[in-house]
Amino acid sequence: MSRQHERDVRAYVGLGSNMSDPVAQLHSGMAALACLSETRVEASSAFYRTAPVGFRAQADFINAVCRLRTGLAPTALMRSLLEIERAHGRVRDGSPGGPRTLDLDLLLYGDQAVQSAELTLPHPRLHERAFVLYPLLEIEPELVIPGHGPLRQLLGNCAGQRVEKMAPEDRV
Ligand code: PH2
Ligand code: MG
Ligand code: MG
Repeated sequence: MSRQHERDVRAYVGLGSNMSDPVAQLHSGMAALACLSETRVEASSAFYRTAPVGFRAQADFINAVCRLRTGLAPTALMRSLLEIERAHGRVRDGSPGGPRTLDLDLLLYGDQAVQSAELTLPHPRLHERAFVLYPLLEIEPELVIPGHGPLRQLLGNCAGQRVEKMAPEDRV
């Protein structure tokens, strides 16, 4: 475990997979997060089986969310996430929203708002995606999303998006 510093920031990462044994991809993705420098995984949600949002002609996803405590700067964390994705066979072939082995989205970094070519915080679609909001609600029910308001109130934006919490015995 890395040493904890007072200044470390709480960051939230969304994990998603719908290819090549998605449950195993998420377990492995979480293990990789735990190995990041200057970073500790403070909390992990259950796994959720979710209907694809956006491009719908693809397999269901498995999604989860982790809360990190990190000393890495937002762009350094973001680059580390992309590296973990690549190590899990993620290929970016120019079809955004299509099937993927492992997607790691930086959802929130403290209460920072960032708008750069590389990174947008909070994640631009976080507030309208049940597959992110429900796992977040599980680990942080009182969370307020900067610019969007209390998490609980955002759930109304995504009625009709299928999200099923998986039993722990289905996570093996
Ligand atoms: N990710 C997407 C697009 N659609 N749908 C679900 N259910 N879960 C995802 O992780 C997901 C998605 C783009 O990253
Ligand atoms: Mg994504
Ligand atoms: Mg992504």
